[in-house]
Amino acid sequence: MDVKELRKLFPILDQEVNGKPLVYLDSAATSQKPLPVIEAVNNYYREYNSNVHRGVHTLGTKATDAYEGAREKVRRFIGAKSTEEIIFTRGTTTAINLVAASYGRANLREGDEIVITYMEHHSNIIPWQQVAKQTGATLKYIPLQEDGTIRLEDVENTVTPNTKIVAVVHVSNVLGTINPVKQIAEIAHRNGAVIVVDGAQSTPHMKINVQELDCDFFAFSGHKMCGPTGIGVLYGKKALLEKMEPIEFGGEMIDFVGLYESTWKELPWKFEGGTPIIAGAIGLGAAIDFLEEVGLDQIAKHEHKLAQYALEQMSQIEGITIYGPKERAGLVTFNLDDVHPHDVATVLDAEGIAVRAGHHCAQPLMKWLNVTATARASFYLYNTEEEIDKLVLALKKTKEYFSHVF
Ligand code: 7TS
Repeated sequence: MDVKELRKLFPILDQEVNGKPLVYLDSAATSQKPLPVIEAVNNYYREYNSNVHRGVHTLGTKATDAYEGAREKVRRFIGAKSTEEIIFTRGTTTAINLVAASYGRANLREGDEIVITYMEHHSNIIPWQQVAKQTGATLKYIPLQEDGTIRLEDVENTVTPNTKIVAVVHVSNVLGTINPVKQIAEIAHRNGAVIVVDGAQSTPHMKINVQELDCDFFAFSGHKMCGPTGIGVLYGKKALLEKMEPIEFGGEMIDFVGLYESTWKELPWKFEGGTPIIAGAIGLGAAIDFLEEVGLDQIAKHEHKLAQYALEQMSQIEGITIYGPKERAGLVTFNLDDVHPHDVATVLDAEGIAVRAGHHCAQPLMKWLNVTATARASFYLYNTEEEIDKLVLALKKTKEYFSHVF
């Protein structure tokens, strides 16, 4: 993988911020977009913008082919059996909410359990809190180990025959922990539960095969994998999706509409009410082509190297606390002595370095870590070791600066 060549495809990276070359280390929040994605969206609007599934005219057919073609690309990309199992959503959040509101409300009652972990993003916590309140089900948490990993033993002890849904993040957006989803799925299934996997931070960075993982539902966002914002995917096993009711009603998703009763289209369209996210899906299709061309294995290898290098270099900074396990995905979350992470991010920004500071939409995890906020540097295929060197140097400067201020 030639990162220097790859970077040429990301025009945004070639700029100065605050007089310094941009070092973008916030891809876990959203990734940058390569030219083939920008051009695919641009071409759609310039050349064949039309609504889809409406039949006759040429542009409409072209748009429909591109939209449904993107669905097939997603199917192949995550190893699903059929395009009936691929539902386009606005993102991971919308996808998980769909499962909670449709599958959750229909299948949970008092005495049932929903099992999640302490390392979930808010979008894999709140939908379950809501559906627990609505149905009388109980929410339970799988505990974490000191290093931010999960032991299968603790999964075994938390999941019971009363558990109906297990919802886990594949890769933590804070700790970088890679969870043993396949083994957790096996435990869930043995207890008669379904498993929902939040793949927002795994899908952009590693080869996913939903059949091999044997997950029942799998959610991810296009914008974290070189695609546009506003598009994401819910994968669900056909047998489950077939029995589920839509949660949004209107155009596009219907078969027959009478005065008092209506019927729905078949899968996957019954879950895609209204004019769909056409440009977004086409852009996501182009992102998938791009990622496959680079190679997911290559990307994973590159990021692993970057993460290990960053851990090695950053852990030498005096007074730094790094959260999460050694074996991790491409991100490092940290705090620097008594310097508030927002101040860290502000000083880094003055150096042209973009990192995220805050609770990372994981307040229960922040509580578990006993902090209110952290800073996070996250990497993608276009990042380099030189950029990590710049980060380390800037962090040393930050520490120096604040030691004089206070
Ligand atoms: N799940 C995980 C693990 C995430 O990291 C995120 C977004 C989401 C779900 C929600 O995705 P969305 O596309 O629906 O918003 N995470 C982050 C982040 O870490 N910083 O900004 C957004």
